Amino acid sequence: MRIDILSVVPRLLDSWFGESILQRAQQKGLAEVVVHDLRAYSTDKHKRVDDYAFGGGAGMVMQIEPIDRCISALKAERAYDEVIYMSPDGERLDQPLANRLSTVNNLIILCGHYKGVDERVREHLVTREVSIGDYVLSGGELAAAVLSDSLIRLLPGVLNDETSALSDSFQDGLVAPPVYTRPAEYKGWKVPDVLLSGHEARIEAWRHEQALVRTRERRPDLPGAASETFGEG
Ligand code: 6GU
Repeated sequence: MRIDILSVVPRLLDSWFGESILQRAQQKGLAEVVVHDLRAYSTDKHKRVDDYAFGGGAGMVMQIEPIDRCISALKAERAYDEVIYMSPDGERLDQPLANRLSTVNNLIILCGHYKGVDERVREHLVTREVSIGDYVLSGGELAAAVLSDSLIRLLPGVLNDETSALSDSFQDGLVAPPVYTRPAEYKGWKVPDVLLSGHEARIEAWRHEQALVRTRERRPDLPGAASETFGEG
């Protein structure tokens, strides 16, 4: 998967993709993330990428030309499956959307700033708008990093344990069960006996039951909350 991210603050994203799982995914050739500075596509002598809103009002608006020039240059190199604009009024990102988007080859992600982008960008250049939640961020960069991370970690071979992305919270409509590590007792606080029993089937049943109990308590809105209790009846 290749992800091209368009930003007026590219440095915000450079460190994020240069570390940890995301860096390893790129070193293994499973993902490629390229961050583009929209100012490099400005034809203005001061490299401006924004201007006042027609009709007045507070806040600057990102101009269409640098965005169009950057997207056109990218499209001349390869075909893109989606051009995504990160926006608080977009479709809410959830695990099913991440799963679907993780199967595409090439993605452009546009980060908004200021009062947003000229509406013609959304009408003519963008194929999809995505929000990461009902709150406003000062720019789309964090949201683009969240979206990219949620996709890249799903690519086959990115996580060491092949099953671990599948057993994540939300993949089966359930939140994750609790996990523990050594020591088995700390300040008198004990790890549940079943996890120390070595009995795989019982451990699996316990984890499923815990996931179900937690989902009903914390996220009754998730589809897994309505599923049957493991081993019941
Ligand atoms: Cl995608 N962008 C901004 N600026 N704020 C947001 C968002 C995106 N998603 C939630 N809040």
